[in-house]
Amino acid sequence: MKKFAVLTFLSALLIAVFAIAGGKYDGHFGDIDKNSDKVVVKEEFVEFFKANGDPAAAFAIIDVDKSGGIDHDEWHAFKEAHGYGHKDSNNPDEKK
Ligand SMILES: [Ca+2]
Repeated sequence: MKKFAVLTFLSALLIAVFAIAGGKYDGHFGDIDKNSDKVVVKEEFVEFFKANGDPAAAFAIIDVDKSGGIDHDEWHAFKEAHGYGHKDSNNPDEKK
């Protein structure tokens, strides 16, 4: 699938997360992905960011392809869009 095209197209939308969902969404993918199946589902995301305003709304925005889960690419595209940078040293595939 044309994931990068999709992510580029929607990067501006990601900025809306702050306005809609309140709070800061930053973290290690591996920490959020509690069962380590490489997909962060809504339950995992909401639990991890439960202190934030509306993590379910943030999840819906970050899940760019609406698959019901956030994969590693989506998470880092989101973080880059917000200038959070990259903290996961266990991911040699990460583009820089
Ligand atoms: Ca998971």
